[in-house]
Amino acid sequence: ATLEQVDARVSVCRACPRLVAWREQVAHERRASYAEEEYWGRPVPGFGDPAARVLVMGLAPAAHGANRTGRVFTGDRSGDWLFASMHRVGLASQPTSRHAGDGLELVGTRVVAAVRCAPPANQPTPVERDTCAPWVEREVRLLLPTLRVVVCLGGFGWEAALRALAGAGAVVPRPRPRFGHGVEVALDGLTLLGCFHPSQQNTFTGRLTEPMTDAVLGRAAELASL
Ligand code: DU
Ligand code: SF4
Repeated sequence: ATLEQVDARVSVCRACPRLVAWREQVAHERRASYAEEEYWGRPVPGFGDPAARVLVMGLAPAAHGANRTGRVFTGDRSGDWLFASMHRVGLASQPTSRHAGDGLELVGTRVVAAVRCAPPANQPTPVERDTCAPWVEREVRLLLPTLRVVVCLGGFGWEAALRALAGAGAVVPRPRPRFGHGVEVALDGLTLLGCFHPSQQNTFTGRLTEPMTDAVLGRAAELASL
């Protein structure tokens, strides 16, 4: 399969009953400020370069972010933070990500969510995490020939990346390396980088600052010669 075929197939997946119900309920009810918009309300595929050297691994679509716009990290505060930083370090063509037709292009980079449907309270269950894992694993398998760096957002992204890489045939060190912001692990010709997730609970509290984000994403660009 090609990446386009994986994207097409995942976008009609209905394997998780609770998440299917939630993504559709949110899309039906909408938020007052988006009442006139058509929500995507489906699984959100990866976005960016299909021959990426850098992969950014997030958690899951936000209910009124990617679940609304249909493009990963697009239309919410986490995405504003992420793409602004990616633009500052040269990995995105523009600093904003408003909607799927806004012209944003990523530079040698692909952004994905480990779980493809918006979960209630941004929290997938372990069963949902495991049910969705084959999708990201397929994607990682297809990217592996070009991939040099995986930026993992939060501990969830870190674990998902390790599992997907192992599933795709990469040699993962044992014991498994532990997540931390700025942690850098060499892994079978790749580099895994840890970054706190750019969710508001990290960015509002100052746990994750712009310079901290730029340092990790800039390091990714440097390692990938981008
Ligand atoms: O048609 P295409 O050039 O393969 O691009 C498909 C899709 O991926 C489009 O929305 C642009 C995006 N993209 C990107 O963001 N960065 C790239 O380097 C290549 C494609
Ligand atoms: Fe399918 Fe993943 Fe969505 Fe579950 S979370 S319904 S496995 S796309």
